[in-house]
Amino acid sequence: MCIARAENGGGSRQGDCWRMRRLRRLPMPRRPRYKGGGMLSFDELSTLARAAGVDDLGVTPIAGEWLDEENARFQDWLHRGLAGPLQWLCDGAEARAKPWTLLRAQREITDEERERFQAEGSALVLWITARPGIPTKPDGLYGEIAYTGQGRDYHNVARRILKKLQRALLESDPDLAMFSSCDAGPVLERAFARRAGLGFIGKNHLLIHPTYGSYGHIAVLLLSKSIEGAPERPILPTACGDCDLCLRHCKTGAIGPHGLNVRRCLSFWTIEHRGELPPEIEQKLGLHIFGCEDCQKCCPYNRERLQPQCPQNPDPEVWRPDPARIWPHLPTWLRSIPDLTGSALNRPGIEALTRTLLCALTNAALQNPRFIPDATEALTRALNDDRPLIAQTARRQLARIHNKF
Ligand code: B12
Ligand code: SF4
Ligand code: SF4
Repeated sequence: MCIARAENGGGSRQGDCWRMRRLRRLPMPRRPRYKGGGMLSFDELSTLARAAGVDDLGVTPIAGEWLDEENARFQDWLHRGLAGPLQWLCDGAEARAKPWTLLRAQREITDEERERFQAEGSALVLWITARPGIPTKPDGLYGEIAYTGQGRDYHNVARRILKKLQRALLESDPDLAMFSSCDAGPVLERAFARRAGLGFIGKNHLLIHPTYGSYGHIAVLLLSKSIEGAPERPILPTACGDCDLCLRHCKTGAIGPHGLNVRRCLSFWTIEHRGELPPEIEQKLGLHIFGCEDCQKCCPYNRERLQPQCPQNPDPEVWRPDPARIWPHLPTWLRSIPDLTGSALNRPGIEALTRTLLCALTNAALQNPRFIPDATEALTRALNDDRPLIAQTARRQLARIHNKF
């Protein structure tokens, strides 16, 4: 049986058939020939995408002056060292500048064809609003899990939608070359979304959709052809006006005039970083356990837009856990999150998550003395943990509680 694996570079359904047939020395079927035309219209794609959970979608050419400008901004950001330890962003810089080189088809692509892709290619850009709501907790002292960590992992949600669209497109045009990305690909996703008219870039550097706000995700499907009937939408200028709430609410000063400073962003430290947290970050972490959305929570474009409850698990104890109470039961708490294997909370791994939790627990104790006994007990127990990261973090946190800093 053929295995459908239409993911980027992963071999198509037919590719797998051919490979299996070659292995078994069976007669080779004829490769499908491109019969011309047949490309799905924007309306058809839109119906499919919206039925799959996409809230808005737009189209942009795959190349042009707009991309050169965005790429110059990206290069400037890299040269200023603002990417910090995210070295992989430099590695993908060339692909970001020439997205048409990422396109893959069910067959070899010639150099002439690549040139044509640059001129004729397009990108379908999807906006998927984040569904989980944020349950409230009465006393205000709770661990914060950003919306990206709540509910189902958005990477999986987007991947499923992208695959569906790719399959439909391939059926209508087997010769089409494609590449899809949601977060992980070397694609300037916010720039594509801005160019497709889906929203503007706010001072917090997030793409803000005029209707849905910034709590959401972008997925990009690069195509070797243009999409029929795609409406041209204007590029939206930044509409922050005099507001500077996000700058004032970011505790680490990560938002700067030349872009975000990764080394200061709590989202980086809590999700991407695996080792110990620097002392100044431990202090500024507050009660964040996973990710950070301080620069979004305060944004007027997001107010009133959150769903009242997380549909998969409306229990505030799960998404707004009390750091002192969950620490001794961390594995149980993690198990209480439905379908954790499919949650982005898994990204930092249990060790880094535990490290962050210990720091949040300390911050809770420093904010409110009622947490001191529980925090001290938990940290003392963690001193004997056989994972050096946990034991060292616990040692430093105990010193912080002792010295009150
Ligand atoms: C690396 C990365 C991070 C890094 C660095 C973030 C950063 N701002 O660069 C860290 C780990 C810190 C991070 C954090 C977060 N991230 Co992130 N991240 C990425 C990733 C993989 C690459 C971003 C990148 O290339 N940065 C380099 C800078 C230079 O590019 P850029 O910010 O995209 O900006 C471009 C344009 O927007 C434009 N631009 C930038 N500023 C301005 C200003 C003006 C006036 C104009 C005109 C244009 C403009 O120029 C840039 C070059 O084209 C993208 C996915 C992707 N493949 O694109 C997700 C992505 C940007 N992240 C996302 C999310 C959700 C987050 C978090 C909210 C996660 C969380 N809850 O904690 C935070 C938000 C932090 C923030 N305020 O931006 C979403 C953004 C959704 C949205 N509404 O914008 C993305 C698109 C992933 C996705 N597919 O959904 N992230
Ligand atoms: S995610 Fe948090 S730390 Fe990062 S820029 Fe926004 S407010 Fe600042
Ligand atoms: S908080 Fe204000 S300044 Fe920041 S992105 Fe939102 S509207 Fe713009």
